[in-house]
Amino acid sequence: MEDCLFCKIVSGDVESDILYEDEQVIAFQDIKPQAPVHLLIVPKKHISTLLDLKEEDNNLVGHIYQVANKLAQQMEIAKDGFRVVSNCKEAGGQTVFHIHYHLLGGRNLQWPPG
Ligand code: IU
Repeated sequence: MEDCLFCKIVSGDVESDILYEDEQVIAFQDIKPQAPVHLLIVPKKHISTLLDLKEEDNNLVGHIYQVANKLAQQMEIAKDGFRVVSNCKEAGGQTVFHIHYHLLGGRNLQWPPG
């Protein structure tokens, strides 16, 4: 997608602080961290919102959670606990319309979120 920021990060046209990459996803530091650890796990495939996920994406979504688990261990937030969250559309707090999963940790996160 030409005008998609995360597609540009995936292609390398926009720089980011990448911590993990494989054939299906990349993970990089959120530019405006909301916790000591705040990474975004982003599929390379452009999918605008969670509502656009198809059955064929089931493996991809499962893979994203496996990557989240790996990164949580790598970032040393697995022991205390962490959060994986994905916002959907405006009222859900989505601002970038290429699905992504926030991996947050390193402090006691509040619930419910604002
Ligand atoms: P959201 O769930 O769509 O609101 O999350 C988008 C995230 O992308 C948000 O946490 C931003 O800080 C983050 N981000 C980024 O990491 N780099 C950017 O250039 C832009 C947004 I624009």
